[in-house]
Amino acid sequence: MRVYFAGSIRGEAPDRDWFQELIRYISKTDKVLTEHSFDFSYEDEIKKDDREIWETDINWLQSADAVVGEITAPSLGVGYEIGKAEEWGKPILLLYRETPGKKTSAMLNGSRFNELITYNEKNEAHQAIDVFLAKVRAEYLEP
Ligand code: 6IA
Repeated sequence: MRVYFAGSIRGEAPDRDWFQELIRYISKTDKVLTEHSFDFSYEDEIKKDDREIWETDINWLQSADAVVGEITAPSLGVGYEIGKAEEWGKPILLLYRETPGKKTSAMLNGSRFNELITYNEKNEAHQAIDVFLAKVRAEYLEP
């Protein structure tokens, strides 16, 4: 399946290694459309302007079978993408790492149109991805 992975880039400082790990994890079974968006070593090589980034990402998002968002670091771009994906009826899994003294947005946590998992250990996030993708795959194979 085509999976759109979303996570902070210009928003609050992202955990880049963790994003890469999650992308590798999903890539074992599915195609991550946004794999290079989080390959920050590309930064100097790929000189895309913001309009190009938006065009590419919106097309990927529209064509995605599922969306996985790591929302621990708040990001306007990720919030925007999730809003669009909800409107378009995409299956959405959001992963939020429990952070003392912080809470994620009520607009994500309170939404009926996504599944939000709060995790402490990395393996909880992996498990949530396994369950989510298996469910989407079942619907995808037998619509
Ligand atoms: O507001 P933010 O920058 O935190 O928004 C992050 C979200 O917007 C991510 O989920 C991406 O899908 C999308 N996005 C933002 N900037 C880029 C980008 N810049 N490339 C692709 N998607 C982006 C260039 C990155 C560079 C490593 C090649």
